[in-house]
Amino acid sequence: MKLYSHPVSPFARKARIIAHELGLKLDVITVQARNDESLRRYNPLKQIPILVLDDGSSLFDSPVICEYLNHTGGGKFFPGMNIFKNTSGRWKALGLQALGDGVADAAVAWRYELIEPEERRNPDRIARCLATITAGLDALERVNFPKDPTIGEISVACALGYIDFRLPDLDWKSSRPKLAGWYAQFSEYKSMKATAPAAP
Ligand SMILES: N[C@@H](CCC(=O)N[C@@H](CS)C(=O)NCC(=O)O)C(=O)O
Repeated sequence: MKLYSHPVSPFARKARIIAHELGLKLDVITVQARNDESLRRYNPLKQIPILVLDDGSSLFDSPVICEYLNHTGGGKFFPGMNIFKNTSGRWKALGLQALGDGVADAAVAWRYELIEPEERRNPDRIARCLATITAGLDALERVNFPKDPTIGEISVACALGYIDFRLPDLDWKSSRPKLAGWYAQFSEYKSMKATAPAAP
């Protein structure tokens, strides 16, 4: 299996963490998705991560790839349904994944603005990204994270790791001590250390 990826992408990191945790071998190919039109042959949206299977078929986006890897490796990162409780772990995990990915989307969009020449930057767009990140992190501060990690916690941790790497001036920790404490502990997993963002 080939994973089109980038060492800083929070979305590709989710897939790399699951593969690491489940001992799945991925052939990781580093690409600059913003400038690589050729990726459209695998993903018309031209976004990474993309997982190309041995039969040549491709999977995207990160929630789909992560669920596929979890299924292939017999993982427990996507909890099952519970017929006795409609608030089963599955909906919490998927909801947290949506929130973590949404924060990462806003952080990536902000970063894309920052690397534009100054005269082309859109201050309104940056303000909207900041508002989304702030509200998302405030909501995460109120979450009680389960002990066994799911795709939800992995997504949140990847979003936070991206913010620390790309937007280091955003001091999110001092006003959110519970989230910061949880993240510090989560960052101790070997798979988190092995996939930490790094300049390619
Ligand atoms: N919803 C997608 C988001 C993926 C995404 O935004 N990837 C960025 C890199 S971090 C990308 O490929 N950007 C290039 C582009 O949008 O052209 C997922 O979860 O996989």
